[in-house]
Amino acid sequence: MTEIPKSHPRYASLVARERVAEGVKKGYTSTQGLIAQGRGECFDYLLGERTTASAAAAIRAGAALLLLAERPAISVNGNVAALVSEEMVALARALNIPLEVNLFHRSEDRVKKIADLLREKGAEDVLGERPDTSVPGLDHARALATRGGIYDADVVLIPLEDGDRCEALLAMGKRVIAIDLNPLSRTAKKATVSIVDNILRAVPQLTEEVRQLSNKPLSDLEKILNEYDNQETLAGAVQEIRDHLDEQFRKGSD
Ligand code: PTJ
Repeated sequence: MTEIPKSHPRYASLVARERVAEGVKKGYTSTQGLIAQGRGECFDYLLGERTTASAAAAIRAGAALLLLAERPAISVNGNVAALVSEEMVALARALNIPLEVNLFHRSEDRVKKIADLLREKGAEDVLGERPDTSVPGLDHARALATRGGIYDADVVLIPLEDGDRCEALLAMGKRVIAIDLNPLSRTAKKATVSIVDNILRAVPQLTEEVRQLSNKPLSDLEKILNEYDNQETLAGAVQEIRDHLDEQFRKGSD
């Protein structure tokens, strides 16, 4: 990996790039994952590379939804593994649930490499290496699922995905939490809770919210969720982008 000096003004973004490139070199991230990261970077730049107020509200609602779920599940793909494998293990541990590897550009080699990486980071239970069923309505490898994991879950966290599986999971009656920097994506528009934030910032904050909210009565969690409106959150994200662009343009950009 190229050593990025901490003093570099684009440090976080360059480190993320290095991690995804490293994932491709080691064989757990797809080459297409590089393009997805570039798209994400662009939206993050437009957002001002910060967790906005609307994203913070979505993170809180997402944590409440995960805690209210009877059977929550977390999906991990090649980009997620490259960027936040340790953080995903911490989130799964805070919820006491397994992680499930699920890939669009699926190869058994990549699935195994990601599962091994998650175990190396401390995951006790990793699903996805032996899928035994599939999500109806999808004709690609992302349909593959595991009973006792995503297939039977009532709430599924799907970071960095296109819209197909989100819609198929919703059609199965599940509730879906997305992490996606693009507030206009199909996933963001369809999900029950859309966290428009960089996964690097969102996952540690989600874990922190899960820890904090886990001591609260169920009625408090239900209140958070009832007050949450995904459409309003996405409108908030778009407005935050507009405001940031206006501000940067007035200041003169770097
Ligand atoms: O590992 P695989 O085979 O399952 O493939 C994973 C990718 C990400 C390549 C695959 O799911 C894909 O092609 O996804 P898309 O359609 O490019 O969608 C990814 C979404 O995630 C886009 O809307 C990006 O803006 C967003 N995104 C990219 N990087 C980040 C991000 N969102 C949050 N944090 C990021 N770092």
